Amino acid sequence: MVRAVVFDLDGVITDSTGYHLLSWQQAAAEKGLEFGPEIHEQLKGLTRQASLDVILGSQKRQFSDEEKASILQRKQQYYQEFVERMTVRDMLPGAEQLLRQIKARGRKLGVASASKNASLILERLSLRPLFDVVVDGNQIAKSKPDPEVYSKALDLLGVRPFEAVAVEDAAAGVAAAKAAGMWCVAVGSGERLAGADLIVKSIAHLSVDDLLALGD
Ligand code: B16
Ligand code: MG
Repeated sequence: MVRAVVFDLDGVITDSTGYHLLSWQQAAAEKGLEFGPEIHEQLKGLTRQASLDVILGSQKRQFSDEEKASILQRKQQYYQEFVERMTVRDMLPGAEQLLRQIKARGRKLGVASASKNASLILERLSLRPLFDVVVDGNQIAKSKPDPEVYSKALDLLGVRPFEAVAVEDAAAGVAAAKAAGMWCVAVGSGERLAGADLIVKSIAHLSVDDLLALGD
């Protein structure tokens, strides 16, 4: 039986993927860097540092530690400006309703996000009180696809992996949840999400019954 559902944040509960991308593009442009759409998808679910490694890996020249630190700091600055202006309107349609339905069915709720801004975002969306546990980028050493963020959430929730479902939008996140031994629902489309147990077009297309049936 499913006893807990652990949600990824960016791209599942809130539509912040575009904000991340714009912030990266602005910070990179200041250093004369550009990166194409083939990189965009790869950044989903990776920590800030891992995202930078992917972006710089697509460039021809090497970057000093100072340059790297400066890009990371500028990206955070731009992203924080978006976060400060976030409201409940930045929630993805259907997300809050689904969270409340899971809660009403007596299941625990968690967040497992790579983002160091996760707590602030949950406050901006007025969702923090709904969650029993929030594990974010401040509490983990390894980026998704490593299972660390999900394993930590399961420990804190006190449930075993086969009693929990992860809801993810990124290939790295699906891999992390499966490596943690959990059931996984992917939100989105494409071959990249093929490792999930169930794939839905959007969170609005995910029914609480289908989600909880995964553990039966
Ligand atoms: P920050 P998730 C991830 O969040 C994003 O998908 C990813 O694009 C971002 O780089 C990462 O958080 C780190 O975010 O710069 O705010 O620490 O999808 O795991 O909720
Ligand atoms: Mg995500």
